[in-house]
Amino acid sequence: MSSPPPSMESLILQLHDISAVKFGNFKLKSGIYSPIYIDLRLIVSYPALLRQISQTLTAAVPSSSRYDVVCGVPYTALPIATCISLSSNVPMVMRRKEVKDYGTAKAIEGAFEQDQVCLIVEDLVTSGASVLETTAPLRAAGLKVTDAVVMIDREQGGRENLAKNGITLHSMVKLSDMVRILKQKGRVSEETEKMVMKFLEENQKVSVPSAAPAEKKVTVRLPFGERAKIAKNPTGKRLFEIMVKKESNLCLAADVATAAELLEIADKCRPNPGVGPEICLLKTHVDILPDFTPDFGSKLRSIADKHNFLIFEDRKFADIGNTVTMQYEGGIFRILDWADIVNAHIISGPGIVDGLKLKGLSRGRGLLLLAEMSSSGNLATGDYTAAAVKIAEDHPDFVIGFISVNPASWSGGPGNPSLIHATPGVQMIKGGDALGQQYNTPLSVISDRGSDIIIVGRGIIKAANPAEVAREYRLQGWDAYLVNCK
Ligand code: 5BU
Repeated sequence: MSSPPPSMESLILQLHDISAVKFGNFKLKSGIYSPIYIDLRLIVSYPALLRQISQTLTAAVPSSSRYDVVCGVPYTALPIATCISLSSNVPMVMRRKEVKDYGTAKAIEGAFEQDQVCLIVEDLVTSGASVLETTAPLRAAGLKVTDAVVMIDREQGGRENLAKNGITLHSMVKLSDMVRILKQKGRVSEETEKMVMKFLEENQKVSVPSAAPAEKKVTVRLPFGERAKIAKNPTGKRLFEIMVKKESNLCLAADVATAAELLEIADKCRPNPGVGPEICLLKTHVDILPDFTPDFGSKLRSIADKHNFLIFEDRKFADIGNTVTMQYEGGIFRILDWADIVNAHIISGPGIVDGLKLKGLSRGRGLLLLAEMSSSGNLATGDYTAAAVKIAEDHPDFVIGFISVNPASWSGGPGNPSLIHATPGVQMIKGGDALGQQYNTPLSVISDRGSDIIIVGRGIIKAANPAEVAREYRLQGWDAYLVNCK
């Protein structure tokens, strides 16, 4: 190690003086135990130190890395980002950690323009998960994120994880260098130094963790490719295959104002591309389209074939078997003709599946049962959910899976791997709308809650560039799938 600049040495000693660096046995957010713990929240009480840190961080970003705004990862890095903003006269934006009413509140606070470059400021990087969590809504809002600056790099895979996501990490100091300095200055024993070095060596790769509590066990799930082989229904099988081929577990809820707009967003939103290439599934509510014409289905089908996605009409059938056969096949919409997948409540009992199957099975169509819903106070819980699982098991040829919200919490977990779970209520940040919708993040839905497909509506369709944001959701959903899939 080359000898560090004196200011760095003094910074590290000051951090040790204020007990921002502690030695012992500590459980980290990722669940692993560490002989060193760093708590940088304390620095707000030491303005001179905070100023020094901010200046050192600003200098750690090479001048070739240009940025227009800075954003601190909440909460510890917020004061650091503020100091950087003040001293370098670069505006700051803030990411909200939680939004109560996502319909009106913004995920990113502050003034900025599309395509401006945002530098992320963070206190400590382990796996890089927190930086990625902040990057996602920034990118979704139209900012570009290419660099992150961090006080301390724990050297546990964060740099590599961020690089995979197009972010270069600049660090003020690496944890190993920091410990060496503390040893040289007589602040820690040789034994402690060795213990920390051994720990760092043994834990060089902490994968991006799920947002689950540290003690939660991540269940390894069968890859989609394997599940395609055991799926009994041809549409269920195809869906798994498409997911693997496109590396996408993203379903677009295309709740746009008109049929024309729907076809456009699926194929091409001139001058931008459409979301077709990013999705495995496109979900419609055909009865909200004022300009529906009988050729809507065939037009959507040809876009679906072009971009290789399936069509899911979110019809939520709920009547007796005999009635749903007519609702499925007939009327103005003739859903059976163009939708690969439909869904049904089980409130009316298993006869609804028999009715839909009567029409859909010979056409190779698939059915999702509503086992849970995303809206607050809904009644699809407990025994109701269990009844949906039982009905699905009784119809493996036609039922391809469930609309679910937290299948990991079901007794027996997400269950039969030939059945798929699709979850609505997904946005980049947790929150909800004013009418009861509740949102979870792609990582939480797929990795913690055990679902397979994220269903995203307003998070994509209200974006300035839906295809770009859809891409971001696809990458997040797919990364979350890879966390649990070995
Ligand atoms: P959003 O804009 O991402 O909130 O849209 C969610 C979509 O999923 C919307 O089309 C709903 O009708 C649909 N949905 C849902 O939000 N919650 C549910 O439990 C079910 C469907 Br089932």
